[in-house]
Amino acid sequence: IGLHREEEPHLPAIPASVPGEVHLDLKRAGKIPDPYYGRNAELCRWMDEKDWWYRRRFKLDRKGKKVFLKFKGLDTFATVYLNGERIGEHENMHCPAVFDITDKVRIGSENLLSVKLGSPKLESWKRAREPLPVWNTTYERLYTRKAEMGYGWDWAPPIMPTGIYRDVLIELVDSIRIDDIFVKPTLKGEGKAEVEIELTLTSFLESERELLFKFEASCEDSLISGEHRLKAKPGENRYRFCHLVEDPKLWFPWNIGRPYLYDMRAEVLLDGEAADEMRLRFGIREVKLVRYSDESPNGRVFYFTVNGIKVWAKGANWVPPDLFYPAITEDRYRRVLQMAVDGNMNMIRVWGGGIVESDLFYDLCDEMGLMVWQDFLFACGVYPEDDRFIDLVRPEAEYMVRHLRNHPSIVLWCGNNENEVLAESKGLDTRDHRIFYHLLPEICSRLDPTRPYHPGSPSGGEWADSPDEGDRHNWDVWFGYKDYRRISDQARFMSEFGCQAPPCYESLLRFFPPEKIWPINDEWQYHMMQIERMIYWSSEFGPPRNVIEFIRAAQLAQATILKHYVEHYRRLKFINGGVLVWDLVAPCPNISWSLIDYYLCPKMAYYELKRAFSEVLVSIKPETEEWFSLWISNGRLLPLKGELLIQLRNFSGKIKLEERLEVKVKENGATKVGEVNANPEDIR
Ligand code: BMA
Repeated sequence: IGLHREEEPHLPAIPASVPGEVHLDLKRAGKIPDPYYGRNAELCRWMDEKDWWYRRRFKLDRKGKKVFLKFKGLDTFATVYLNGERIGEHENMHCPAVFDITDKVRIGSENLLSVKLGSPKLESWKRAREPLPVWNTTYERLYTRKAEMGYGWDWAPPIMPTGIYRDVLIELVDSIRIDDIFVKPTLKGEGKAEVEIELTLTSFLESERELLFKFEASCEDSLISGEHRLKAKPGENRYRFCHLVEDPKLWFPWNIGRPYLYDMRAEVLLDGEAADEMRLRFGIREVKLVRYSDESPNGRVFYFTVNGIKVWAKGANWVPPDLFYPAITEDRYRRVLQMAVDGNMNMIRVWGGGIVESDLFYDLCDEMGLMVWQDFLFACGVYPEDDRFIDLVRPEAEYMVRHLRNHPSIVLWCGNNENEVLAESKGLDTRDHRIFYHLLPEICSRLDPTRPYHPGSPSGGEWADSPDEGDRHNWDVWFGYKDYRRISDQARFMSEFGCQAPPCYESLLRFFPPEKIWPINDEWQYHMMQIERMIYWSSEFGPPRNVIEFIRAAQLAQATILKHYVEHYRRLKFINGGVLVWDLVAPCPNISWSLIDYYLCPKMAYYELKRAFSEVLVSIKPETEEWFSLWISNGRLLPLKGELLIQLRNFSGKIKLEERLEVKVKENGATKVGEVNANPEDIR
């Protein structure tokens, strides 16, 4: 409708923020109500079917030999115009769009940049071909590269975000551009490491030229520096340099060491003058995913080592902490990740239905010593394998690996979330899928041999969710109604398990119309509560007389169930390599599995897990009705010696049995330290 034309349009417009999102803009302008309150999301549905136009005038004072326009994040179906002319299209929100505007941009006078973001709903359906198996939504999303959760999920209403959700830059280049620096560390033993620096630069000069590359990196008193003479031909050039580092400062997850980071500054000089520079941060550390060991009965394990030390992973799954990504402030990222560390977690899994998180997220994980399990962005679907789709995915995956590979916190690339279990449930076998078994492993081994690749979560073994090999999502309790006291699963890694609970009453009041709160009704369901299951699990804690009692019982159920899961897998330490609860924080006000609600108020389970994740944990394993074994799981790297006091008390506090045991517990492992037999009457 001509909104790319230079004359002012005779149509209503409102101020928009960039980075931003259209619901946020319309809400700010008073055009829509808060989509998170009550059922207001329904009043915003019309927005999914509209095209959205952004217009912005800008002046550029200086010309470069080359001028590039770079969008770091377009969500999603974009057509870009400069001064009335169409300069390109982009339909992948997971990687940047770059346009060469050298011949189109005006210097010294005004330019008009317009971006059309096509209707997320209609553009998605336009791309959909034959129906494909899918969970949680409809199948059209499997044909697009818009975050899966933007189509709704079993914890989010189908609010489809649309916007220029990351920064937009204009880049002027006169001669040389540093495109990328990858620092690849290897431990060499005897307190030495090698860092291999892989430099990619583009020369915009006409002939081959000599350059000087200089860099300096430091972490406290450890310094690495170098100078290299290079020859650069016009176009892209790649170089490798190796440096030996004596006494490197190693990056560790916070619970076994310090997360040391090196700050690096690099520059390229042409005829003695700085042509370009880059700053980055990296860590020196070696990650391995151990898959074979005689620690388990069948020789199959799934645990990580960092710098040769086995690390039992304890953490949570990560969904972006707001459906409207640009609304996530630095403070919110900091607070949530700090809560993960304070909750004794050492790993976060960036779940495949979300986004490539913001740079800040990964920087914070590096700094805080939180390991990151990074999914590629596919979830709960049997994705197409045709050339059109592969052509969309390839640049995204290459970008993602290049963009993230200097972050020491990332310990794993994982192909997708639950695609294989979904396929199996439909009688299909996708273990030769073009993306997860060919494209992604090839990209990872070519661009980042420093980390393991795992084809999907869960994956491995005879069937994807097998407890005998690979990782597993154990939903036996919440979805399967199994007794949580008797979890006997021997999963080699537990990357998802969970239980729903409502947020606290104060949080509930912020998005629930007060008259809808009690008794439980379909408003709860609208906000994602699975009513039957929550009533089943919470009823163990007494029949509620009001909403406060219901919240309390349901939160207690969640806390108790999750605690049992964690204690069970900790007793299997290093037959099992770790647990990641579903999930850390809610992306919108809802009633869901998260440990922390949208308003950042923790549920009881957060505290119960903080205890279950503590470095030393005593746990009680019911063996029969009257026979219990006692276990100590020791996360420290030193053995533990001490006295264990055992008491069995009845509900009025009376001691029915008391024993003291001298215990010795091995380092970084789980040890059975004793047994208790008690009278079944007392046990009850
Ligand atoms: C998990 C996730 C999500 C989902 C959650 C709860 O398996 O991968 O797909 O939201 O279950 O159903």
